[in-house]
Amino acid sequence: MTDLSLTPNLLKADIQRHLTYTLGKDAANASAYDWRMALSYAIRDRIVGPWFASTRRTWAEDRKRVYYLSMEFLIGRILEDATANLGLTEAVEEAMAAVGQDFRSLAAEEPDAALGNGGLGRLAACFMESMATVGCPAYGYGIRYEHGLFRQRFEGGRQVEAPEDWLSQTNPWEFPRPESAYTIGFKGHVETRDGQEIWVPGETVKAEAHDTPVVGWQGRWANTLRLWAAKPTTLFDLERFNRGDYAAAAEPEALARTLSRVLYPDDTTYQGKELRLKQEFFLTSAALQDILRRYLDAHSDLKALPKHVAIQMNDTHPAIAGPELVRLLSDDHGMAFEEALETARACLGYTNHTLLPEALEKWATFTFGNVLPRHMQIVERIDSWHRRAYPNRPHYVGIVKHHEVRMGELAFVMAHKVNGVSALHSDLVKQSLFPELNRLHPGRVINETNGVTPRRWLKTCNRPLAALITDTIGEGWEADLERLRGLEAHVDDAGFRAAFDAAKRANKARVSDWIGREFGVKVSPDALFDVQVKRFHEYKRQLLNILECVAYWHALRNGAVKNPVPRVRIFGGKAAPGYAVAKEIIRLINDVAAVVNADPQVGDLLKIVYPPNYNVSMAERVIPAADLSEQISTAGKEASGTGNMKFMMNGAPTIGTLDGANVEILAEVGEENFFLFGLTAGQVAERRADPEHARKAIEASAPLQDVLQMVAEGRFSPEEPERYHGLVHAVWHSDYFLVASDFDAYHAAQGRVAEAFADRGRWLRMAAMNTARSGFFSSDRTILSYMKDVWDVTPAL
Ligand code: 26Q
Repeated sequence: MTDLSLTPNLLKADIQRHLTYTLGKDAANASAYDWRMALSYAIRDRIVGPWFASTRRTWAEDRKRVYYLSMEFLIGRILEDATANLGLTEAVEEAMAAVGQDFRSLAAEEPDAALGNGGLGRLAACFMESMATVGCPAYGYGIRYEHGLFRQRFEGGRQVEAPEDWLSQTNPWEFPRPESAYTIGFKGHVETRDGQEIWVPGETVKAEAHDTPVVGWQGRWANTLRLWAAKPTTLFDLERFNRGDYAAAAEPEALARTLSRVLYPDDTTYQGKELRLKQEFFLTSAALQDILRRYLDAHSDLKALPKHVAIQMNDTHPAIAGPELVRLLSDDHGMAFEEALETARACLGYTNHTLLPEALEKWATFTFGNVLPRHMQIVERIDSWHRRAYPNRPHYVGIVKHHEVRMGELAFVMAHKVNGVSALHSDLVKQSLFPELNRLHPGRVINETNGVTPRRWLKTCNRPLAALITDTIGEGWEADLERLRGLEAHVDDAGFRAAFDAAKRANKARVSDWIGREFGVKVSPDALFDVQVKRFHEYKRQLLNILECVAYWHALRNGAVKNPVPRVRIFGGKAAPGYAVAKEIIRLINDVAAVVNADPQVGDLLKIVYPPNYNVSMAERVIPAADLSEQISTAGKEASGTGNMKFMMNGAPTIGTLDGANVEILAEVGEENFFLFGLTAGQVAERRADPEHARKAIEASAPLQDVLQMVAEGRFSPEEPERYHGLVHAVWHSDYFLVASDFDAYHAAQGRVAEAFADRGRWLRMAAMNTARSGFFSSDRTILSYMKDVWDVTPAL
């Protein structure tokens, strides 16, 4: 045990030492940035102990390791979270105060590591933290993008993107490992030598490791996040340079620099870009070479690989792992093809995150064969092996069809387990996405409902509520979230409700100050904070939300709302730069906000705010302040959602459809604590079968007609009345995501919300019940389940 009175002093000394000797700064003229760096190094120092201990134990006990391959890790900030996991929050506050600095404001200056688009990338980050918490020996493998997800700002209400630049500051969390590097090949041709196929790449780059330790709760275990940076294999063609051919001389450098330069910002529409395929292979090949190198350091029999190694593919992005592992085992290590295939398959798991057809990866065989000629041959061979092994396979099923490589089918065939990310989604993976493969491989598709880490998403981001929980049920809930059930015994207690109310109110006051200060909108912390924050996509139906805002505004102005509850409708989220419709919806929200917020007739009764550049840090600020969680996707489209879980944990009831993990949230929390509305996935399919569904729904709804009329007339774009003609026309005439069909039900559900909110006691009970019953959605539970069902790994703790 550390002596608590000593810790702050020791820390202070370490911070000062780093300031002086690591940063070379004199305390007398050190900036906040310098202090944050010095503090980060002092915290990093304290992670190294548990990190080495974990690594040593894994080697000594020859434990099976999990390798999580992901093109995205949406980490956010690290300092505050790592400090909390080490149990050093108070000590750091004291140490920083002693040098005249405020820990919280320093921590808030850390740039987000935004190496992901949204849910899938954030899930990978939560998993890394949970694997460290439960003691699952694991490595995350990803790409060290120089530029993470773009920064968003609004100009005249429109989204404008700017490059993100997190590495313009020193990243104090990583250890560069130039000695851990692998050569990655592309293109070229395949030669046959002594009956053996040999790939002779035409281009190469070097993948250089950068390691970030990830420490779990209470510092009991730490794993490694290993991110690869691309470097040229040949520095410079001096001969060409001397001949004056400067561009050609720098060619290898140019390829390397572009490879890990930037994260692709599309999260739903896949485009067959060659550079993306190269990025995917870059990550996967580097990871697999590293995995085999580590394995062969301690073992010699590659057939036993699956006993020691579990490799998880986060969606199909690293699905080239199947053929690449087969290639390494057979071409490089001499294993027979079928044995290599079975060995690879026994190691690999595949997680599917989407059913949207436009998001499924398919590569033209032309591109694939050009970039990865040897892999193209191996993919064909896997496909024909599978066809022969399963003669019942229908002719229209296959990995290579119509001159395309289907990455979903490839990942399915090459994995021993395939999983969806919520109960509903996993059923749909079986029934709609891979019905034939599921029939050929019964039991291969399983469900692993997502989760989120309660350390970041409750303990650290919501200190008032976390303190109340500890006061009420004692310590230990952070790593055993089912204990939150203990709160249920208190939800009818007036004192507890008041304390719960006070915690929420404190978070709302912080957010209303921030909104006033940063965006110049005055919002009352007593209003109902109704929040929809997530990436923009038509299926997520931000359009439904903003149209309902207009209906509510209209009703307020007409005096049609009796006893109105003041409301703040908060939006946040980015659209893919090429996604025109999503960008129009963003602009509409900003246009409506401008009109509504300037309307003296409604005053404080309705405010609409849309802070730009939603990211992990903004989520940590806004979610704890939410009264209501908007989870209103068209049923059958949201694979799981994880924001929904964060809101629930933080005591915000959901208004939502029966989609993704909402279904399980509803089952946990009960109908009386959830505002359910809308068509079910089955009804959605039926409804779509009627080509007139949109017109019929609009004609049946007077409020929706009014709303669409106002938008179409240019009520929110008077300087350009026809601005939203296209959008409104699409609602009338196609409405694929059934905004019109669900509008009345959503509007009515919002009415029920207002009624419930006005009854303070009832509302607080609902809110507290959401927290109390959120234990299932800890990512610790998810990870323990993967360990048992997919990875066959036992926790070291
Ligand atoms: C693919 C090819 C080329 C370029 C980009 C992509 C790409 C990138 C990111 C495709 C998809 C994504 C991200 C998908 C994603 O975030 N899905 C979400 O995953 C969450 C975690 O499981 C779920 O909770 C969400 O429901 C799901 O939408």
